[in-house]
Amino acid sequence: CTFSVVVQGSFVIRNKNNTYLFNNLKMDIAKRFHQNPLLKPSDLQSGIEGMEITCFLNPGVFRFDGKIWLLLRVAERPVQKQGVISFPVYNKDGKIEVLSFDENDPKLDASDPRVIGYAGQNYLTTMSYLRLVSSEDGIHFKEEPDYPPIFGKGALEAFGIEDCRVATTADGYYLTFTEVSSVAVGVGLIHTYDWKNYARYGMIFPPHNKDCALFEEKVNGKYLALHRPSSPELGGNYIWLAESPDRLHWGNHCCIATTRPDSWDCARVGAGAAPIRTEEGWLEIYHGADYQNRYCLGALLLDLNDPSKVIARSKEPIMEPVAPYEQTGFFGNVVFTNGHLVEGDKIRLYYGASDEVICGAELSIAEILCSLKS
Ligand code: MAN
Repeated sequence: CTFSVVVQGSFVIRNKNNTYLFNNLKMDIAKRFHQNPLLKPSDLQSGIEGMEITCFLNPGVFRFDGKIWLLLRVAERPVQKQGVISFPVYNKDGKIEVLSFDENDPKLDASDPRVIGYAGQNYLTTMSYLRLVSSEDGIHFKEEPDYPPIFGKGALEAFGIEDCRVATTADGYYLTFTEVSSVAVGVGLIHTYDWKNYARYGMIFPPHNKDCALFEEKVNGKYLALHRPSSPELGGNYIWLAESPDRLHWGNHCCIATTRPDSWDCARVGAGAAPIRTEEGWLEIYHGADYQNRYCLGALLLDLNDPSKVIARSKEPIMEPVAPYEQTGFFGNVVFTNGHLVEGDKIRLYYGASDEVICGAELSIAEILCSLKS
């Protein structure tokens, strides 16, 4: 078991195309692609009339038709005018409507770039939907015009859909994503075989819930999911496990990972993509944030036969926002993943950096398992 080097201080990393100065960098065990960021908002045209793309976030990842695909979360809003904050929502007829507030209105709280508070009601500053891009090499992605975007639909998705995990299973692809509206943040389910025809199953985990990652195979005859209910009065933002006979009806819920005081994951934790089967257990890469909203990634190792048993958990993050594109952007100091591909020991992880650009990194399963033992 070899352990990676931890380096501290200021230094310069050079590669073929870029030179980055990392200040007080504590290197983690993720090997970032030197082509990062792989995708930025100016790379695609807006998909909603009258809007512009503000951010790309947290893609689902899968293989299909011999290629690597990302299901991007694309966040859009109108071009912002001086003194006014405007953002789109779906109205009752399913049409996009723009709401605007005067920046100086005393009832307005715009302290978080992601959320608008107005007179006791919260809105999102952007509307998210899902868009498909594909690649032969996993680095250079292009849009596939024959595969249309997936937009929010109906009252429970009036503020959009976000952070879609893609579970690749023996019976097709299962998409779990956050449905957002004025009444709820919950988890929706969609199934597809071909990325052209979609069966929508509505909300499978009611509010407040998000970060739902389905296991890609049954365990002891049951479908399993990690999910993240929030319990603000008693409890917190913790990772739970649930089981189901059909992926629609979920029960036997149990909490498997809480936040840890004085730690990098003290404020919230949530599952990333589908757990990875290893000889030592199910390996789950999850995100954790502190009270400064600094998002890092860590790992959980769950028992193969009883994944409600946590065998090990990262003391230190396996990935932290240290690169410039991870520290500065729409919402800085964020690395957030909900998609990866596994090739032998290698995890090819795709992630949203600073809630603005899409990046990639490689991690070794053996190295993560080793870090869990240290
Ligand atoms: C929440 C979600 C994510 C986002 C992080 C960081 O967990 O909205 O999509 O990346 O916050 O802002």
